Amino acid sequence: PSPAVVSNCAIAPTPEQQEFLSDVMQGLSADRKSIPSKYFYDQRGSQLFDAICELPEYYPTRTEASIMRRDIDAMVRHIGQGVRLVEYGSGSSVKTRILLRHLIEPHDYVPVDISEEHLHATADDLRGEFQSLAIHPVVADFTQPFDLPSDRGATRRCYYFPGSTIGNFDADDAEALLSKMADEAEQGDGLLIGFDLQKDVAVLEAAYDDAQGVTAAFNINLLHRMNQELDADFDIDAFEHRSFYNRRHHRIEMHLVSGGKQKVSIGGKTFRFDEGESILTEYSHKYTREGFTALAARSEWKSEAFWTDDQSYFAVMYLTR
Ligand code: AVJ
Repeated sequence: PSPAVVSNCAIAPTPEQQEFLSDVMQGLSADRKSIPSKYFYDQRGSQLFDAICELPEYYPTRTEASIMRRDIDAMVRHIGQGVRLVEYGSGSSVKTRILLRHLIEPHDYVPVDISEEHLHATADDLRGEFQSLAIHPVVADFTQPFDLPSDRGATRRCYYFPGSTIGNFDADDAEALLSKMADEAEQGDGLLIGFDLQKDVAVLEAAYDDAQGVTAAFNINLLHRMNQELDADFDIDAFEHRSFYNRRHHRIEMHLVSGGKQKVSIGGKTFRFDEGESILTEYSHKYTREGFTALAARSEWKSEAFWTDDQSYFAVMYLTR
């Protein structure tokens, strides 16, 4: 079957747009509609996410940064000297800077991100700040296979996967991603990973439904993005942001809920929505230390160290292959 094509496009669609379109059409064709959360991060989405990280209700970013600040010496002792640091995500954060400031004679730093503009902008910022560090950004979707530049001369590799991004994946996908990383890694390579911990539901729900509505704007931005890039005709005002904690699955779910019965057309197809029907846009799984250690073990990663904050809100773990 031939893939769907973006219509009414003055210029030819890029392979990325084709993939975005086919993922959206597949997601909206299912009984339970969904869109992969990686599509939140166009330029505007990345800016909104940066704003989320500053919100009083959104504790993960600042908590993880506080753990990094407090325990960085122990972390770099585990990571060792002369490593290639491969970060999954664009690394614009305070956490990355803390790590880069303390790493001992790193070989190079390889941020991997799907958002090209954001990746290059943050790589340039970091080059200004860390002038003796070699930085080799790679534009890629890290859930798919991709090549890394040659790392001859590095003692070993340390993957850095902060920000609880692993929480976006359901149990099977998280295991598949960690297993893929373990397959690529060599014996002795490390993984420094941040994940969010189970806690009071009111705290969790406030973090994903803030008073200023920034998280709502972040979720709604996906509709704008589909209208602009895929020539979809979503009536933005006819959808609303909803997020809640699913206690059985230990995860926040974010949805875009249709206010009424309506139709939306994308890529030459029409999708029907009932009143109250939603598009699932994100999972954010919350772990226990034991649960995460077991997941890592199933993916061939051995836990070496665990760090958390005073309230046990967030965790950073170092694992080796
Ligand atoms: C970037 C996946 C860690 O799950 O907390 C923040 C994304 N979504 N607010 C998260 C997000 C809504 C975030 N991660």
